[in-house]
Amino acid sequence: MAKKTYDLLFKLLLIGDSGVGKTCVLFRFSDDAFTTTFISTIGIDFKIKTVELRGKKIKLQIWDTAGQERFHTITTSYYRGAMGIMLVYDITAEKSFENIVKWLRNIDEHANEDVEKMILGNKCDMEERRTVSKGRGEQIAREHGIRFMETSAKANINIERAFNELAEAILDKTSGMGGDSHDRVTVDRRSDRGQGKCC
Ligand SMILES: Nc1nc2c(ncn2[C@@H]2O[C@H](COP(=O)(O)OP(=O)(O)OP(=O)(O)O)[C@@H](O)[C@H]2O)c(=O)[nH]1
Ligand SMILES: [Mg+2]
Repeated sequence: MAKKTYDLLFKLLLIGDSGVGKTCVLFRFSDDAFTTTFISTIGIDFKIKTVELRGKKIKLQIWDTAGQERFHTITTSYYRGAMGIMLVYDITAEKSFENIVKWLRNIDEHANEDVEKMILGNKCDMEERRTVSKGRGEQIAREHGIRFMETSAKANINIERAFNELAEAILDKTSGMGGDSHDRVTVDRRSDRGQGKCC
């Protein structure tokens, strides 16, 4: 039998308005690359990256959802299996920040109650076009008891840190339960048939 190359499998999800940079954030994390061409995600996609945290090899299966409203039904069907969700807005697009409450409502409606969340204010390299202050991002995160970070996929700011922190929060939770979270995630066979490009 093939030897398993990881200790735990965590399933993460990226959500947020179209154009905020979800795919770029993921691409920076998985491939350490960035492109300025905007190719809006159709439906859903995923990438895999294995990280090592506290001596454990953790395979991150990261689902990248389309922000466009027309994909709402398909994307929300992926919330249930997620152990961690990143809510992304664009610090230069006020509306994408206002919509964070809408994305939080989607999580309440469709995700597991104990899902770990993190808000990302992306595109922080574009200081001259900023319309959402860091303080406002911190405040909404505080109000909802969620972690927060400003990121830039372009300048590679806080990308790795964000994924590692979210994974660590899940690790804390799962090791607290004394169990192996692996079983819970692999039950979702749909994941194995995903149309992800990179694994
Ligand atoms: N300056 C800057 N531009 C970025 C950054 N991240 C993404 N972009 C640009 O923003 C545009 C949209 O990025 P995507 O990652 O495709 O956006 P998305 O959130 O995946 O959009 P949907 O797939 O439609 O939901 C692209 O033109 C990117 O080059 C960033 O950190 N800084
Ligand atoms: Mg995308």
